[in-house]
Amino acid sequence: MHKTLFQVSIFSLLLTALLSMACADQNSSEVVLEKNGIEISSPYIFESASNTSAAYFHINNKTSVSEILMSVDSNSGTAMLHETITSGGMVQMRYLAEGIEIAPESHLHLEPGSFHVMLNDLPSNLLFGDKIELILEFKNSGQLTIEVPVIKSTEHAGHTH
Ligand SMILES: [Cu+2]
Repeated sequence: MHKTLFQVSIFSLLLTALLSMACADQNSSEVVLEKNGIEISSPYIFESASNTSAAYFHINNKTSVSEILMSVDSNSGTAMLHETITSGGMVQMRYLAEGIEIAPESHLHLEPGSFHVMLNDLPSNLLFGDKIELILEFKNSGQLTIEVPVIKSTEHAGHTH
């Protein structure tokens, strides 16, 4: 069991969620990859003092059909699609085994307090300036690989897009 690790993860996610509440508006975000009408923008990972962290980015489905982000792989540690659910003051994370659907001509935001890529078993602490690679597996568009920069947790909160 990884009970202790899980509790630490929840705490750090809650903390990062609180720190980045100022960053609700990310509409004019930077596109890092586009393939077959699927656009990925504004990827980042918060610096972590442990071997777990979470990655966030936006997906814009510009096509006229529904797309599914089915799974995620990482070149560093393990990656899983998660959703943070807050209910009655309790914060829990749920593994999304069936992926996340992105409706035609709509956005999906992976962001603190919501959908995220959970990163576990990272080989060393992630530091500002590091990068990891995520391989996003889409149902229609296949694999898209993005480079995700590590930022300080205070940096994003002060971001003005
Ligand atoms: Cu998680």
